[in-house]
Amino acid sequence: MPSPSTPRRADFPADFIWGCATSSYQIEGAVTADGRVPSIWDVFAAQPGTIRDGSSGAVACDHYHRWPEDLDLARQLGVNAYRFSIAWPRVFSARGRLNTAGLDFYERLVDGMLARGMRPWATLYHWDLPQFLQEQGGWGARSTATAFAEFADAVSRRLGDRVQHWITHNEPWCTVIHGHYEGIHAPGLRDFRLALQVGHHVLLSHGLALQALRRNVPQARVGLALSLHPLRAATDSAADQAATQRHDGLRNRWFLDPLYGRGYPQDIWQAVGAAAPEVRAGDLDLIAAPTDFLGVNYYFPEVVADAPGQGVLGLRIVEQAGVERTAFGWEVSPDGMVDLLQRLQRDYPTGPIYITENGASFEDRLGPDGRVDDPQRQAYLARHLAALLRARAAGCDVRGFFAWSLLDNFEWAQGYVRRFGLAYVDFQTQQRVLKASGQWYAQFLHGR
Ligand code: IFM
Repeated sequence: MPSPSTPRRADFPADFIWGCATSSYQIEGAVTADGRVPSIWDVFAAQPGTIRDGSSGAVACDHYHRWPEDLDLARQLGVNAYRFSIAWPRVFSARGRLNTAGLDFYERLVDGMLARGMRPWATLYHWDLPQFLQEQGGWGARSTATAFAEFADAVSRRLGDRVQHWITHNEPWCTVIHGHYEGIHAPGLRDFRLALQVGHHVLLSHGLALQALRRNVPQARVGLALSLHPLRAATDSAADQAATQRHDGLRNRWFLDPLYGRGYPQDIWQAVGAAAPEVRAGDLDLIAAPTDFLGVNYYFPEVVADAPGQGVLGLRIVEQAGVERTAFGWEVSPDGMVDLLQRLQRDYPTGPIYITENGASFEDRLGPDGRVDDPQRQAYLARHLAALLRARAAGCDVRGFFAWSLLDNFEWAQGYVRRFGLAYVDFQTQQRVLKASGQWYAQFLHGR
């Protein structure tokens, strides 16, 4: 008997987008197939100590070869959309050198989605920069932004007749902070000044790619997917409140403000001093060109305290005791998603919002009966969908939800230790098993 708070598909509008999401490097494997060249993640993962279990995405879920089975699995869920990403190092083997075999793969994949009744939602950058571009300065070089526009142009010329929904970048914050300041993601650099310049080039590349997509795909719906966090202060002291404001400035507003025409937030611009990025005339207009939707990747809230001298903004994240957490240690807070959506609705002209990622890692085990029982993930999903209904009832224009992820996969610096899939993957045999949460999502989507 469903509890009164268990959401039903019928509670959402009939045209709501229901999906699941993946990304190229996390699932494809086949890193040398058909002319693919190395990405920064191949190079980073090869360095000792970078990945928790010493692994890489070299094989991952072998999705490059097993994609028909994986799309069948997605169809079994009953999703009407499938979010995937396109590996830039499959499509260009050097600056200006197109690899048509790489594009052929994505054409087969997109046709496979359409044949199964799923709308393709293509992400252009989910962190696998070609290594040849890193060697020319990576995202720290302005030329990478123009190279990205060439990539967007080539992909959209080939797939634009079939792909309407485009996400330029996935979670620029991670590229900027994890990749270039904390050094825990590829390319593993630790330079705050560089990180902010990277952030500017990533946003600029979004604006340039948007132009290419508009030119090539008149019916395109274009947005980007930001990882955003609701924040609260550890105490109501003025110092903790101000620290929360600063954290919001870099975590959320640093990306949202320029995208919605406000330029970089001045409080943070002042606070970072000489680390502020070089911004050329016209850049901010390009970045603020109208988009068609905002993708929100929602995982967890954060609690912030003032900590003079700590980090670049003099603050720290406080681990709250006694809160429910995923295996990753992330606080579970469906209400946080409602707060975040209401804040976006209030503060920014985002247009329609899609939850482009939401999900959780737990310690999944394949049982002797061949089942994977993951009641926590099932509850997580149900509670976040119920929260979406509350956000909609409060006036938030949320039009879709993509579960992260279809498959257990290469979880970046955590390797294969963290499982987020609706389907369990046995990485020895490549067997896929729909978890109980996946079966629940399928029942939900099939309206039972
Ligand atoms: O696996 C990642 C994904 O690539 C980006 N968003 C967060 C997920 C879970 O960490």
